[in-house]
Amino acid sequence: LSSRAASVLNALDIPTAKEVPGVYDGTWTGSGEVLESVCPTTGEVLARVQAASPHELQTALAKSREAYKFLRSVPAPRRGEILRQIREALAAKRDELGALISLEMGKIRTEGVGEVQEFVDIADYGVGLSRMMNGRVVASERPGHSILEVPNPLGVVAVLSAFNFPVAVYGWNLALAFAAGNATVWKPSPSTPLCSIAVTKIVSGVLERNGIPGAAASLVIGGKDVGEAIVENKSVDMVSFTGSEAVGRQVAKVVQGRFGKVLLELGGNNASIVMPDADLSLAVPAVFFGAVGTAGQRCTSTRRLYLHRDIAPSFLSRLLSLYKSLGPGDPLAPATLLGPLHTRAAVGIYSSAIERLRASGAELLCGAAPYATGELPGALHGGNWVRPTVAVPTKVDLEHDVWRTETFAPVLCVGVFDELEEAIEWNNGVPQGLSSSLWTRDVRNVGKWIGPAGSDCGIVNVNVGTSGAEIGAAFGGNKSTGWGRESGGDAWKQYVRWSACTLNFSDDAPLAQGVSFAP
Ligand code: UN1
Repeated sequence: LSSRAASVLNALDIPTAKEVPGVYDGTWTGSGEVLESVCPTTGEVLARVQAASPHELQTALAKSREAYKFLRSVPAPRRGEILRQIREALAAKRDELGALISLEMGKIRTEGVGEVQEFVDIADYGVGLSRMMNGRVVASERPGHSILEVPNPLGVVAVLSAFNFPVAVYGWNLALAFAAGNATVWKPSPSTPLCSIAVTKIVSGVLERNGIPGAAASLVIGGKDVGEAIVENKSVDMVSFTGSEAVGRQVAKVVQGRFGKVLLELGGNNASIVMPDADLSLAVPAVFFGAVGTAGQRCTSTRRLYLHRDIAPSFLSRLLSLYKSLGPGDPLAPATLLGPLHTRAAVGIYSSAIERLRASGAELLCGAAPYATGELPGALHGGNWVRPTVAVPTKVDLEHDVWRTETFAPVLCVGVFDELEEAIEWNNGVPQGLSSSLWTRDVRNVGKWIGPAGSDCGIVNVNVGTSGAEIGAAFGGNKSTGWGRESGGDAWKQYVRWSACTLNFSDDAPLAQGVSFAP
């Protein structure tokens, strides 16, 4: 192992000499297939991880159900106190975990640390929630009656997370599910196993110290087979899935086919709209970050840019000068802004998107090719390096693939508009509905944008880019993004089952609606 990788792994006690167990259900096991964690920056194999065998998966699911039965009887504020300890334990390792995310996923270090911060923040939020997940008392039409709406935990929540946020998305789910009294079973992306192992070590340490069964937060690393078995399993009450639209559609069908609950966070195809009155000194760097940050691998990355005709030339020239300043670097190094794509396959997806743009007659303003090995510093050989690209298709044709499909890479498509209404139509005219952003100083534009004829996305920003949402608001999208909500807002209400409980304190048993049924 290179010393660069060894120091990151050692700081989190991840043993690399032999295969790392990839299953935790109170004890660490793993005897299924062996997965490799590959560093996207260098191609180096970081570790070999043993996935869950079918039997180990079933055992973990059964133990998680037992753990749920324990956890549901622990008072919610006590669960909150344990979450507070999880928060402290994570915060104590924030930099180390951030570096591991950077090493294994490929995002730059400050974004890796920021991702751990999201977990810390949502844990704080969960601590508060643990004293506020209140039901309601409803006025009954019958004398001496009360109706209570009571939230109780669902049971076992499976969290199927993606490579691009290998820590935070699990955190969003764990914090809410745990505060609400559910056990979780985490199946991370098979290409970021070490992040999930490091996090699970920290979380399970806290659970064990508090006498909570470790299977209250189980980990089952594995590929498609493990994912499918979880999705099909009737003892999993909710499946929270983050990933592609195609897989999400399958997950939804299977889970709904057995009347389970789903929470889906699927594709985004997010647009920024820049009005002629916008403050370009804010808008240009924000669009740059939205499109290029995380090498375009956020669900919320900016993929479409709609510029008002009056400012289009000046906006583009300022944006392109930022693109020109960018070069690939080790994401662990503090000055790096551009990390690699996560997998070799993603380079192929990037290249075919560029091909599609070229074939459609689009003008390619910058980038438009992967880095050849000879163009890279030696330390980056073996990584998945592509040039961030800005393209101007011949027209905004929302039926065309270049506008409709989400390419998980730094490729930005630009269109020019004359009226805000037209730009909003373009914003809404794609299958996805995750994030959107408008740049303007005119409050009338803001009213249109956030109102009924405005953006149809789950995230509707003004003078804020499409990516980088805070945990306090509900996170999620509409349409083919999946309508699910995680994190803040009312998202916690998805992690409970609601009971309407009518209580009769009177000496009569009247029927509702005045019905009389006396023999
Ligand atoms: C994702 O890309 O899956 O808003 C989530 C953001 C982050 C979360 C992105 N807080 O960009």
